[in-house]
Amino acid sequence: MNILFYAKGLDTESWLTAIRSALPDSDTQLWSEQLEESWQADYALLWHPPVELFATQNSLKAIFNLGAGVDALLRLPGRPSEVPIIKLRNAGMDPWMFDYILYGVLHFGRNFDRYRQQQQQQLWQPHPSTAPNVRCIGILGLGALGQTIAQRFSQLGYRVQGWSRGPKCIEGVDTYSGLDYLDDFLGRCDVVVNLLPATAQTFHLLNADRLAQLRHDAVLINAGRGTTVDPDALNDALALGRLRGALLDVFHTEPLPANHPLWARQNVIITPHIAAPTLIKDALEQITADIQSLEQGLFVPRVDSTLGY
Ligand code: OXD
Repeated sequence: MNILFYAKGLDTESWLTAIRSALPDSDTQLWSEQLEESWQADYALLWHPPVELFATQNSLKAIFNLGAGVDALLRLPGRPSEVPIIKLRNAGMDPWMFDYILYGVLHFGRNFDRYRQQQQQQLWQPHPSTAPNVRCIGILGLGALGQTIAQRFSQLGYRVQGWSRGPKCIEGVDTYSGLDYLDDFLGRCDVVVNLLPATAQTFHLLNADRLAQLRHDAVLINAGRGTTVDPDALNDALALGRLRGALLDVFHTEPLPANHPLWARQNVIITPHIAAPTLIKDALEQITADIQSLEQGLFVPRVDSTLGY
């Protein structure tokens, strides 16, 4: 079996070593323009591949996306649309994503944002905090990660609600689906966590009108995709104090351009798309199991390119 690998920004040497050890009977090659045209891969493991990669590969049985979001791959011109795409469904990302979101929940919920500012003025001024079971965390996007995150917050005693395109049932979580319920959903959240994929339907879903539904003092945590939030509307809401603050890991353009006003906002924490890294060992456990299933003709969940996730 031949495996083709290319992953922009990931540690190529470690990945190649790990793939060769996980699939010892396979021939694993790193894609480059010098790769012999006669060498055809059965499976490709990719993250942000170049457009040229698909030009010479005609035998692919499946493409594995080395991340949770498939928007970049789906947009790529020349991608063979008949080849199924399989994404990382969780692959060990959930503890990382949970940590990241919990940090944001605690930072604002326990007033660390205020104490940080007060420290600069040497001001000793306690603020009242609300108990976890009074704070409502709303998760937008209830895929594999979103469901696990929602459950973990619920197990910690937070009030948790979740919103998704289609109905979902999760123990301990109030779930809502469809745009008709979105405004009410947003109006109940103290913290809104976006984990939605980038699709035509989610583009600027959190626009000025929707951000205006949020409670004054609400916090936005975006660890899904930047395109879900209208950046000007978010910037205005933060500048006007309509929102308490934001923890942002993803942006329309990454890296966030140097002159973007969000960089300078006191009530915003910016991180460089690090909320949940792709973990080699966990990712390869899923991928090798999926390849085995595919080789045996068994079902493996695939990305629906019309839905975009
Ligand atoms: C992503 C990821 O899809 O980091 O952004 O997995």
